[in-house]
Amino acid sequence: MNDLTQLPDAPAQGATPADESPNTNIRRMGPSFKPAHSLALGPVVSPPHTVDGFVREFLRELNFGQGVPLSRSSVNDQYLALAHTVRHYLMARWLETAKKRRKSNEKMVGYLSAEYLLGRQLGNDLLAADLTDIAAEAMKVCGLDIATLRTQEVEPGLGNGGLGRLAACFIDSLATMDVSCIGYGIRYEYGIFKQTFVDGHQVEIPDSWLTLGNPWEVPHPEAAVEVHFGGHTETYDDEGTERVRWVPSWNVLGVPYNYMVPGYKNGVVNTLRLWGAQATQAFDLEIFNAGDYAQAVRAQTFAENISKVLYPEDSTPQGKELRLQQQYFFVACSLRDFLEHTMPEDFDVHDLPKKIIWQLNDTHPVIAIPELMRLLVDERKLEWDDAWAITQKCFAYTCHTLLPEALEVWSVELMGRLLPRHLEIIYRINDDFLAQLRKEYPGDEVRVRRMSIVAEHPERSVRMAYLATVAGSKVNGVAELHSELLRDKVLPDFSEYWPEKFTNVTNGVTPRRFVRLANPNLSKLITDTIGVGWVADLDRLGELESYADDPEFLEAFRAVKDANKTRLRNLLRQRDGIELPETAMLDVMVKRLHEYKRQSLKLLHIVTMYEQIISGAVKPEDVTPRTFVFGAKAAPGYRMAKQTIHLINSVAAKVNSDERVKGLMCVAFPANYNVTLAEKLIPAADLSEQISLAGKEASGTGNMKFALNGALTIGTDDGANVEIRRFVGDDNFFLFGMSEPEVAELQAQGYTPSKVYEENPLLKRTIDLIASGEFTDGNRDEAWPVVGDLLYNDRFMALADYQSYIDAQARVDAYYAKPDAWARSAVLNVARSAYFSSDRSMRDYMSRIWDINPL
Ligand code: NBG
Repeated sequence: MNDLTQLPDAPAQGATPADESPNTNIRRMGPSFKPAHSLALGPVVSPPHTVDGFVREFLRELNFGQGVPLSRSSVNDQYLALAHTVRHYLMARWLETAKKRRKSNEKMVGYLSAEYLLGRQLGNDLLAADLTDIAAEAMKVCGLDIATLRTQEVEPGLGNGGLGRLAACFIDSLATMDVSCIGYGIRYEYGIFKQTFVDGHQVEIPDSWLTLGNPWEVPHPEAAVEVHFGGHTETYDDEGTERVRWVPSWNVLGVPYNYMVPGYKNGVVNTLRLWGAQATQAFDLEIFNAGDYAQAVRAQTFAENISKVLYPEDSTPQGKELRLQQQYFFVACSLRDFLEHTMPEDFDVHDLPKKIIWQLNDTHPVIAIPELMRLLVDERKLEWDDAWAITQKCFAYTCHTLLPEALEVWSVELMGRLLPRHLEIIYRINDDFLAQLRKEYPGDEVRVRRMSIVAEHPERSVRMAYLATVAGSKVNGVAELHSELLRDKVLPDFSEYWPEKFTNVTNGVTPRRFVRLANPNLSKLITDTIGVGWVADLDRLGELESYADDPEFLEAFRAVKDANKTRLRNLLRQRDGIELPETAMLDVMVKRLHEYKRQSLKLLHIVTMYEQIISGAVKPEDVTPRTFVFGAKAAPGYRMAKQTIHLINSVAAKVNSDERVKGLMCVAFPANYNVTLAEKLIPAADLSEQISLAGKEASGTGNMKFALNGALTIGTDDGANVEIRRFVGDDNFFLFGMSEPEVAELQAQGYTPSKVYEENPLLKRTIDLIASGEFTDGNRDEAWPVVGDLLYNDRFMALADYQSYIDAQARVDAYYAKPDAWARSAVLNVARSAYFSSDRSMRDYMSRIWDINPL
């Protein structure tokens, strides 16, 4: 083994003055700062891009960073040393990017998001730094396997699902496109819970992702920001002007933790700044000395709870006080950070709209609007109207939902208690807005009340989506259909009043993580066929179109799918002890468990297939064998979702052990679906299930990842499915179910699910079989919550779409029996999905919302 302790100096490569840093309060030393020692002015250098250089750097990290020789190092030591080595390589670029941003006059994007579902960092950063091969070789030189080290990384699960993953894709794209952006969020000590199953029931385990150390963050406790809460407001005389000041009753510190966001092989490294809460005083020494230890640290525990844990809710906000604390905490830190640390001291706040656009990722950060008003009016002493004019230009709002219950609302009582000054400001914004409306619609008090930011019923509360719409320069939905419904159904009064405010930007996904990294086999085939360049210019995938009829290419494409399936089989065997059959269509439904997404409809299809085989209605030789894979977490307090998980597991247990369907059906539900598992599952899939009730899924982004990896979609006309189908073509997409207007019509007529059940014998047999306790060890009660709800409530109309779904699945079977046709369609899905790159989404945000020139 190479146990180096004598390490030569690394040669210089690329230079950056050492007083420019993205990591620290860049104004702290000022432009005239001259360090005493000449070394401090020297360049920050990247180690050489060679296997030797990498080995040296890695061993240095192991020896001097981890404090162990290679021969005695643990896998965790090795992983941490490797991660730090990669960080070193990116560091000079980070400094360089920060310097460049500071010198240029460009407008910045401040992406405000309570969630970032980042996924593992190591592979991505190696790729971005163009070090993948060098690092693998270097580890080999040290007698290590890089694949093993990579599995040591615990993914930062600082998000719930689509919304958080979207934020991660967006910052990746902005770095790759060299757009000035800083992502702001919360450094949760515990991310999304780890899911396990006990007797088929979901059990949640805290996600202690920081336990073994986190090499990707750079904390800056010295740059902590104070955030205030509670108390009251008072007026005072400021040399003849009456002003308001907030007298808060408690505070916490926000400590910035910086993360690198490297662009793909372009030398750019942007910053993601996550805030951790810390008590302003560690403990009360007097109380401690008196012996009451618990009491002495109470304030600390209380303060630090703010960034303790991510709310595990998806699509439904929890109206909890701690959640509002989290929201205000991170936006207050972020605004202050930008105004006081990122902007020069002599900066004129009237120029703010030229310097920053704050993009509000859903309503979670909307409290930033009154916060900016407070900073401008109370602290910087601007006139209200001036401050409002500035504020209106600095924010834009993205809505991510269509479920009315998911639109965030805070009671006036709570907001007044936690943020009294903000409540006053919201009232003033609302007063001005309502006065404006009364001028526009004289006598129409009903409309005015409808549009009020402050609702009176069922309790007096602040509608955060309305506040965002009133203050935001733009409001966007996340897919064409969603933006249309947002305009026409969710915010119709607002879109009538401000038609030009409303726009659409269809979501996208980063091809770096979800094609290049997740699917190296396909990536190689694409590069071998059309050359490099597509990874940062996905439109080039269109060139694959001409290979869709090339037998040799189709053969190679199928080999890629097979290899990916083998990779998945190996992973699930080792990760979950699940044995997947060797050959079968891989039918995948992965997403959060939610009634509107209709995992229960998928379950009905599985049980129908099972029933048809065991009853002899379908002969085994006529069956297209399928492997069904689910991945889904349920919010811990969402009973129906948890009952659905249990039922899926029950069906899986029965189907997998029934000799009558052996080789024909297999149902797998690996626990703890996350980004890391998605990266293995999606490339292996043949069929992508996107079966939400039309008009409920805002966009979906899993649907895009599947299409880009050559799975065919079975889906409703919902969210981005609509656009995917338009791009890939009707022949390469299995559409089923009611359209959104048909859903609305049925709803208006009155929908009776039990009638659908009575009238459809196949559905009846399916439901009866589940209700009989067949899958729940004879226990009918265990099956009933889901079945009973479908029969007598079925809010998301699974039964209404059942037959259409079953028919579409029959078309899937028939098509899969034609391997060439299927492969051709799969290739066309890849070739025609370039639009769903998040790079394209970012260009759309730049031109439609941010007024930033796409380079
Ligand atoms: C989710 C939607 C998805 C959408 C993502 C990203 C929330 C509130 N919304 O359809 O349900 O793809 O946001 O836009 O999580």
